[in-house]
Amino acid sequence: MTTEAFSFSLLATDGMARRGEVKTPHGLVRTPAFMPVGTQATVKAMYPEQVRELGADVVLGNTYHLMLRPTAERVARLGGLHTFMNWQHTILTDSGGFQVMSLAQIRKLSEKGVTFQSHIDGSRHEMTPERSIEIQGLLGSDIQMQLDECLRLPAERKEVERAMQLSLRWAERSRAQFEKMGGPGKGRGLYGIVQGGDVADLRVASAQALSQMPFEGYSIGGLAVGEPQDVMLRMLEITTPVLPTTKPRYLMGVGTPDDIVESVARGVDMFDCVMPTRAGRHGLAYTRFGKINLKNARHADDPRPLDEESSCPGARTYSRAYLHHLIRAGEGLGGMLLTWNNLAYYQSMMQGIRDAIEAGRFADFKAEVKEGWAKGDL
Ligand code: PRF
Repeated sequence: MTTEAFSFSLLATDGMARRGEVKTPHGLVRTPAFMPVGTQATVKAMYPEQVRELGADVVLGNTYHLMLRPTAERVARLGGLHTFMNWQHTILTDSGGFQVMSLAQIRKLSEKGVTFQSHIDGSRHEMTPERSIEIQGLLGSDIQMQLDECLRLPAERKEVERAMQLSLRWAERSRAQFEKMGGPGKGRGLYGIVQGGDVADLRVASAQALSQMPFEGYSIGGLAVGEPQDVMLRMLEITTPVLPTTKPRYLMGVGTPDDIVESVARGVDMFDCVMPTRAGRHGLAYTRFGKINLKNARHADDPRPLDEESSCPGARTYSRAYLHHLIRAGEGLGGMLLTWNNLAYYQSMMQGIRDAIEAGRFADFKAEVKEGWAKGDL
């Protein structure tokens, strides 16, 4: 049996905003897409069935966490990540470099890769571009990321240039390993990652160099790492025109609803962010009417649901008073219901974005999202 090749189709555009479809071995991903974060083979506080029901076509997993626990080899023995976590739709995995830099205890970076000590038990590990792709292959993810080096901002130009050039050399090595492992024949995709910090000419150089390499898609990394939103948007504006129009673009680790609509307006197709899930576990609800902090005493006697018109039972059924009580009492169900609500809000916003692009009214929809997001009781 031959596997169909990974592909991206552009279905409609509205200004720079794009409506498309990514085809992977585990189905279609409607873009613009939001990918709930499932770092440890779980979207925290959600059943996979619920995640799917909300309209997610793809979830994200993390090489760094899964290589340490339960290990990629064990996941492979158990039939791969899709089977292990009971998610038979598309999975994208990050390469691990970003998480090593933010989570591991002792790190040493060289041309070869990065050595580090696990944040779990202090054990020593080496991550190279080749090993990262090997792990992602063992996990069996449909969309894989090259190993890169992401700097926090602000950073010196010299340092930004060094990390960007290193990431380009790692892009070559990642691609070679992906092909050696038969990734393209399995219908999987490997994305190169644009780096270059907040330095315009370095970003453009990175995007140009990667565009010359045969990737199935392009990620934009090194943003939302401490710079103001207008700097991030300016970097997107100069980056997306350099990337091939025939390939999907993924802005890594972004972001708020405001960030997402502004990035779609600049030609981005895919997003992931811990915000809706993490904020939910901390008592924060995102709604059409703005952000609601359920910890606030003002909700203690409020019988209204978060949004009576929502299709999500978490948003429609339970009173704000009950949610307030659960969060105050530290009950797990509070985080579960708010996560459900928040992911429903995000996925319904993404559906709204896709519909608006098809109808040629994305600018109006963007204004609506921004207005709602600016409101709230925080
Ligand atoms: N590189 C990788 N993963 C990432 C990032 C990056 O630059 C970011 C930056 N926002 C989030 N996740 N590999």
